[in-house]
Amino acid sequence: MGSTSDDDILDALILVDSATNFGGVWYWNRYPGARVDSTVPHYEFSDPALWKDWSWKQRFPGSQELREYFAFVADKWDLRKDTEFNTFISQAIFDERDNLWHISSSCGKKFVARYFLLNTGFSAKRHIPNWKGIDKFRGTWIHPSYWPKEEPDLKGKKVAVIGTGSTGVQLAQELSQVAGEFVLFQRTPNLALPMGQINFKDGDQGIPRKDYPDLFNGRRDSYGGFNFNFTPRSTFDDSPEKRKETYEELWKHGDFHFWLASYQDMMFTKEANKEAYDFWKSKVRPRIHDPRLRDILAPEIQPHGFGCKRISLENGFYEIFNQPNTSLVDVKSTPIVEVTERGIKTTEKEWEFDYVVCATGFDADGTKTYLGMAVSGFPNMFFTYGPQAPTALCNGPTCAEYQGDFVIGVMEHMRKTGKRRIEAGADAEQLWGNDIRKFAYSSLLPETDSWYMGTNIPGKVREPLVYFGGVPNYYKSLDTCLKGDFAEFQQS
Ligand code: NA7
Repeated sequence: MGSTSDDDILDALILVDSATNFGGVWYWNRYPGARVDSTVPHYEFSDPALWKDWSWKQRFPGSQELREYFAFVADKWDLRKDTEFNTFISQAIFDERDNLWHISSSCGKKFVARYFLLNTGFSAKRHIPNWKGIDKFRGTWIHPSYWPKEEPDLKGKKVAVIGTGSTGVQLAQELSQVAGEFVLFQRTPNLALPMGQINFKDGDQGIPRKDYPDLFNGRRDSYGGFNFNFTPRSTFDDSPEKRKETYEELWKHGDFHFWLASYQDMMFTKEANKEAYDFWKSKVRPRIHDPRLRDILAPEIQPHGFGCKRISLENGFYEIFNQPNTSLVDVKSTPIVEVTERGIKTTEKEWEFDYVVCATGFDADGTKTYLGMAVSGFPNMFFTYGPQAPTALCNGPTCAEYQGDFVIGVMEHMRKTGKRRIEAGADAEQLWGNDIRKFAYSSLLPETDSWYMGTNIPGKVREPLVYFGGVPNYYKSLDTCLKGDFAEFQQS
């Protein structure tokens, strides 16, 4: 973005962020326990100028360390001088006469740009259910992505967390250790996997740095963008003994191995999926002492497709329910009726709280896109890590690299050909939508309610919001389009 002379526009970059520093999702998510659940160095940029000089403290870094990393990236890449913080974009209009975006912020700043790049992710819009009485609550009501700057003192307090997605699980692990009374409100069990956290010592990163280039290149051959893939056998190809051995092996690895390195049919046939669930249940149920809570958190009967909702990585999550200060409310059997001055009223009773943390997620918008990066009717506009991209599989830095290379390819192509307007074709969009549906509906994913299907938001159309074709297919689609001079886009 910049002045309207063409060379200036093509050469100038302005980054705009409503935050006051770098970090993106980690700038906002500062709640206790906030942590990435992709391993490093997979969750990292592949530029050697960065990784040669950066060492993580943990295999799954917490949000403070992640903010430090992105600040380090910004300094290495000298981005601060090009960044306008504290700037919330409120309007963007594409002018067909000059093929430029005219962009304004709510504080009155104006920018003119040839390309308008939205890096706002898929979960910027917070979801708080429309419960009656929230405004009457006399305690403190918090959405975790707006964690108060002044750390609340929860010691000895009555604290609730609503929601058991990745955020709710992380919060519950932490807050149950400090609160006087802690209550988790669960609607659907999170079939969480043991994280396998490691504290790195003396610069050791678990993987020698000389192997990093191979590791980074290998991400595009892995369904989830890691250094592992589904086991190339089906569940019942193996004897029960061999299957147990395989599951044990996956379990021992920690991170997402039990999900994304499991048998290749796990996400496609109910029998295979149930087999994985049964193993999961056999590991988790013994950790919960109270039989009633055991049946709510890890039911005998499989509650939904294993891996069809976002699996969380846990560190002692199930053990918190053995603590005397911790309770669990199953809101499926005793739904929340309203929020009162004192707390939360379910069909069973009124619970009193000093703090309620509403970890009820985000509204990941549905839309029509081409490649999960462009929309017809919005020329010269591209977005990263948004709907219809492999966001549920591929972590942020990895996806951003592939999509970033694509956007740079677009700009280079436009500069080379002297064109000034590029817009996703409606036909290409239609075909991409077909791909999104084809991949989702060939799996078990659509049978489960989740944000992947938009069904976490009441009244929303049930449609797959994520590209489930895996990173290799996605990378191939970007590369084919790039090498084909973006023929699927209208250009002038
Ligand atoms: P999620 O994964 O959307 O989780 C939201 C949680 O809130 C989930 O357990 C929901 O239950 C629960 N929820 C939502 N509405 C209600 C109501 N009305 N009553 C009770 N419980 C409710 O959001 P997160 O913030 O945890 O994670 C978002 C993404 O961030 C995650 O996927 C990662 O990519 C990182 P449900 O399961 O819908 O029954």
